[in-house]
Amino acid sequence: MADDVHGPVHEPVHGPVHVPEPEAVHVPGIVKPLPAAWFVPHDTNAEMRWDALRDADGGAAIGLHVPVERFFVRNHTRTPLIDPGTWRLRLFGTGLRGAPSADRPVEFSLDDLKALPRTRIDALIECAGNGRSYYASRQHQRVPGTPWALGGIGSASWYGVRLADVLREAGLGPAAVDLLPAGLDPHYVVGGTDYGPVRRPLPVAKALDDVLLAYGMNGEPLTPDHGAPARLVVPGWVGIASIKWLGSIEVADRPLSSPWNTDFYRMFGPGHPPGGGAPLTAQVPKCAFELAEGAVLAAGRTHRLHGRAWSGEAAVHRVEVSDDGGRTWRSAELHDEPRAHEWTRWSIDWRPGRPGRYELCARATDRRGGTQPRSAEFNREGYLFGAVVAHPVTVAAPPAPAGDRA
Ligand SMILES: Nc1nc2c(c(=O)[nH]1)N[C@H]1C(S)=C(S)[C@@H](COP(=O)(O)O)O[C@H]1N2
Ligand SMILES: [Mo]
Repeated sequence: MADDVHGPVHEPVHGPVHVPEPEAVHVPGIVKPLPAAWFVPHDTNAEMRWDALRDADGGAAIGLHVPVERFFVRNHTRTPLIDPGTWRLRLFGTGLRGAPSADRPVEFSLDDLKALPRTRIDALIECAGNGRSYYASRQHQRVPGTPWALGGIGSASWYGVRLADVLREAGLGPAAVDLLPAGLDPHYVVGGTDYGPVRRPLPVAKALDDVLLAYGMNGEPLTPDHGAPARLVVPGWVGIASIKWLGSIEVADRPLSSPWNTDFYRMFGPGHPPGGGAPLTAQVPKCAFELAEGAVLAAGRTHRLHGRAWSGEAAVHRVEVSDDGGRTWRSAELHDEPRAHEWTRWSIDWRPGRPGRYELCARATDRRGGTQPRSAEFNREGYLFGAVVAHPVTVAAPPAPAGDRA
């Protein structure tokens, strides 16, 4: 009875479930099956297909949370298989009372963590590079890295223990300023450089505020691809903060660094400070259609367009849709109470008159007034693409009524 969760935590899937086609994409290092109907492969990563969240006829849909088997995967290297029985989380450093060293750390087994108060949060995890492909395809700007469309994101109900509780249990001292959570996956090696294990400093203030040390997702124990036996979930921040397969946390009384807050995940290039901007934290507002790019819709009929909108740290409370390239906008209907760290589902009726090619645009605004610009500010690594993404569709003449065929 280790991983029972109280109450339903998994939103039911309404209506007939979309049955995946038998073809699968292959991504080295990812353990779960990757049906081609659900995922687009990129190197070691699997992107969620937005059109797979809803049946082609606009009907049955996936609920608020993305089921584990459909959740995107972002791996720097490969998914490790870790024995939860022998796994230990190790904490050490000058920010803990007694300043335990790395070879004499404070240790927690999975059972130790489960003995602490269990808590649950709904939160999105979104890659900082989500939307990156649009720098090239919409702004003619070349950037390296995984060419995500908008599917480098997912929402889930996570459960585990507050990182704050673990830190207090480990003897957090008053002088602690930075943590360095590190993963147990293989070292990240590119271009002949060994960057070591995936790890990124996290300020103590954020850690104590709302970070979860999760051991479950959508009512089930974490699966290997999503960080089993335990990972961080850092609400509102770029996905890299949510370290998977957590093995250790250094707690220091001074600022820490790793390549993930010096070389990567900062804004570089013209318009940014020399040496890069501050390490990225909050995500920016975005919006997506639950519709295939290039979908074909009949003219002269009313179509219900659906999508989701989200932002890093504030709730999205307005979504507008345009069918004329952003000249005029209409407000969409929202289907969720706007909440921070969670997306808001929306829909709007659209009745295209004439056949032809259209570009549908959707724009999110959050409670802090953050909204989506027409173009995203260039940065060398292509992070935080927050501009409105025009969604091409084809409107076709409806089939002629039988009598017209004579
Ligand atoms: N140890 C480790 N943690 C990691 C990563 C990784 O490669 N190794 N990728 C990070 C990035 S860049 C993202 S966007 C999220 C993705 O989480 P997911 O694969 O569960 O969707 O995990 C983060 N945590
Ligand atoms: Mo990421």
